[in-house]
Amino acid sequence: MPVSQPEPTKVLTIAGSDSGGAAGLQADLKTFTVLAAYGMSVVTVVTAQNSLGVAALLPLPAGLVAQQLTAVLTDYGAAAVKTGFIGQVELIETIATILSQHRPEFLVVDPVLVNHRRQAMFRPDVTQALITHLLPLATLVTPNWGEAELLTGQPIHDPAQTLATIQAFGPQAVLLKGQRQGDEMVDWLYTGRDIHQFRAPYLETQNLHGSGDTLSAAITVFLGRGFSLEQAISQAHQFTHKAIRGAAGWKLGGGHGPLAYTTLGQNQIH
Ligand code: PXL
Repeated sequence: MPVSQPEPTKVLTIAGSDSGGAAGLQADLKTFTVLAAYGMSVVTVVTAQNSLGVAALLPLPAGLVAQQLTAVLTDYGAAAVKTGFIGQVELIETIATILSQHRPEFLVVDPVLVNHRRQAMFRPDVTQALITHLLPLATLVTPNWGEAELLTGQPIHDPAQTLATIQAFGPQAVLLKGQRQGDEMVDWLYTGRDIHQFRAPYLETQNLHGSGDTLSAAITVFLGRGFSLEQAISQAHQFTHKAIRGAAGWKLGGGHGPLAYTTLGQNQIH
């Protein structure tokens, strides 16, 4: 008889499908798997895309998204949940209603609002719906620079001010990602009390597709495992940096390629 393995931490992503496998729920599930968690996925939209761009996008009906979410939460449950690409007001409202009924202990909201060219992907009412319905439920919201500007409606002059403005929308904490400082990238965390910085060497690479998804998915795993917010982000930050470094020389497609997922050492997982 094979010996039964220890039960994995259960984590859920509510996200879009990227047929190219670089971003979205595919990035999340790969991250969950290499971090030895049990991953589940509620699909919000299906995209036809590759490393060159998104060719088509179909949001699923709100009723079907609701049924997926209810099915998962009423049986498996999840130690931690993340949201990614939602992109529609009705879907945001539906997801927020069900999450407020089931109240996962940890909710990471990755406010997917801008593309890698820093252009807004959706109408302003989508940003507003995230602010009104989802941010008040969030343990952590993880905007990049452009998303933070959309959420506050202002360019960033002082990151501390931007963090405070976003935190006032209701999340317990805010992680503002991706400020370049010389040869480093700096992410800023505000917990409502303190500001922490997470630094990594800047890497010149074409292959960053799915990096935000990967970071928030890894944070979700570590929160679900019981790490503190600072520890969960620090571990996830190292994991993501390693995944970016590992793929820096790849040319899997003609454009913006995926990251390289490799398992952390055992001592970093538990
Ligand atoms: O990386 C953000 C993202 C998330 N989810 C889906 C996406 C993208 C960006 O292209 O397509 C489905």
